[in-house]
Amino acid sequence: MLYTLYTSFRSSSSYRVRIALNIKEIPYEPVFVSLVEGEQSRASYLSKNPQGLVPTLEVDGVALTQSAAIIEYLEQNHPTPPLLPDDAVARARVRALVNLVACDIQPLNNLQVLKYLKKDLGLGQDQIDAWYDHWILRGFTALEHLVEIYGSERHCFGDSLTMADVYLVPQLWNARRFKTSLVGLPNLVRIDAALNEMDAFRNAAPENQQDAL
Ligand SMILES: N[C@@H](CCC(=O)N[C@@H](CS)C(=O)NCC(=O)O)C(=O)O
Repeated sequence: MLYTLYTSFRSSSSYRVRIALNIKEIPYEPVFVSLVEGEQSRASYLSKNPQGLVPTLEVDGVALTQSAAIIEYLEQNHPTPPLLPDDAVARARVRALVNLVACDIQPLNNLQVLKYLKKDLGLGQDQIDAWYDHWILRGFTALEHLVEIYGSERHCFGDSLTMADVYLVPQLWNARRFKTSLVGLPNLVRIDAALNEMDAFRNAAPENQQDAL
């Protein structure tokens, strides 16, 4: 199978897929999409991903979109090492942690949302920063509690790698980029540091991508 990943270095959703590909040791060809240049909105890219968002994973020329759908596709076709537990309740709990980040944090802070706040609603930078901090801290506070219950020293759920870890690291990277204080989130900060010791995570980091500015 030939995998081509349409990715952008600072995109947290692309970062998730890069981590999953690395964990599963799947070779792929990156195609860099510049969000600064607006390449995600060009017709050639929209034909692959009509939402105009990265990432897109092409599998032998077939385009898959949405990071969770892509990672679950990889999970099904490359089950080792697993990123979801076998037990149905455990699996639902991992997916709940994933969705907390993917549905309740990231979409509120995505580039197109921040641009809309600025250009269409005319908000100032202070108001936009307050919006960002509010939604990210609301989500992270809940995640911190859940990880306290379900996580361990080095992982968000149980004591092995899961999709929840794959979703945590990019969102924390993004929070640091926007200078959000992570005080009061000791579990998230500790687990993030532990995960970043792994090559699969380090090699997927924005600063280690060829398209990093
Ligand atoms: N739910 C989507 C989110 C994708 C997404 O929001 N991508 C962002 C980067 S992280 C993007 O392409 N933004 C471009 C824009 O807002 O114009 C996924 O998980 O793949």
